[in-house]
Amino acid sequence: AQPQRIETDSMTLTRFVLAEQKKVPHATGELTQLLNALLTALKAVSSAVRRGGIAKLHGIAGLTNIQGEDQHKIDVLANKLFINMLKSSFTTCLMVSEENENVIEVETEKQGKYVVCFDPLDGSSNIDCLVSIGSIFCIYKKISEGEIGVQDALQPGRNIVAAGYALYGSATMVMLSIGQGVNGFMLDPSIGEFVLTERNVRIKPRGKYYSINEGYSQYWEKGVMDYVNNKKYPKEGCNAYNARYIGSMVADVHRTIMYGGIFIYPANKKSPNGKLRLLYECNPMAYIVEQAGGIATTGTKPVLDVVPENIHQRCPIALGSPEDVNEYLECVKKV
Ligand code: P6P
Repeated sequence: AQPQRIETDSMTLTRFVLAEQKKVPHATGELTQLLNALLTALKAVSSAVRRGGIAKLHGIAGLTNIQGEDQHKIDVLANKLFINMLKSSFTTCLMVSEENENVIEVETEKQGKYVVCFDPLDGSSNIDCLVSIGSIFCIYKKISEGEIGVQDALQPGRNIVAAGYALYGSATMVMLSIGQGVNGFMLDPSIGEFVLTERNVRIKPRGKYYSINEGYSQYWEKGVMDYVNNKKYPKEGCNAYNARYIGSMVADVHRTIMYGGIFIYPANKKSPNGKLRLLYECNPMAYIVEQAGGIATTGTKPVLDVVPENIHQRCPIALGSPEDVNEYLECVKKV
């Protein structure tokens, strides 16, 4: 049998970011350092997600750590990993986490210039049935003068300097943008590195998938209903779209980027701002989709133009292939 070929020159995410940042004249290497710290957290979360799932499946009495204490719930574990890795990277001054009610301020002596908003484990309600879940993050520069505070986290998505997500699916993949397009990196467990596998990802102008939770149809506004009906009962000569809805945002968005189409979590009569959170779900995903040539809208304006008022505010979202999202906008704006 052929001995397994060991790559001697893999383009790892670390190498890729370093090369990208070397092209930026005033780069200090702090963003590279931040992303490296984040990668360590993502690798640890990936390992815990895969181990945690198996433990749950075979009825092992839950995970215990080396002190024999009961392991935290996996999303709390993921949150601690993000916070600890970022704090110890000396690159971050403020964090917003889906798991924390208030902003997390980094102690003065460890502060850096970046603000990071993240959902450490999105869709974790799906883990017990082994549906793919993910982590989502975006990075801003602190722009206000003086003391750090919540105002540094209430920046519009337009100010994002980098954003990405990790998908813990059949493989673990990180999709990352630092403002020069989107690249995909697959975790190679044999070397513990994320290796470049999707260079310069571009979303199709139009796809054939629509992704929305039709269980809420009775609460939709008319424009949303009109759009979805156009996909299911197309006009003469057009093909119906395929319905795909995993109920795990990272998985639904990743499929939309890779295959084209549209993902929608609209406002509805029960949730006037939809369900997904602006700072650490909608903004990072909107940034990545725009960087891949797609559109991400609230239904009335680009998601990235929304000026946040509070760190956990929700935001309606429709994102994906430009022709599909523009068709959606035609429907929702008409009424
Ligand atoms: P619904 C998972 O709970 C999540 O936060 C996102 O990952 C997912 O897109 C959405 O909620 C699913 O929500 O209401 O369709 O179950």
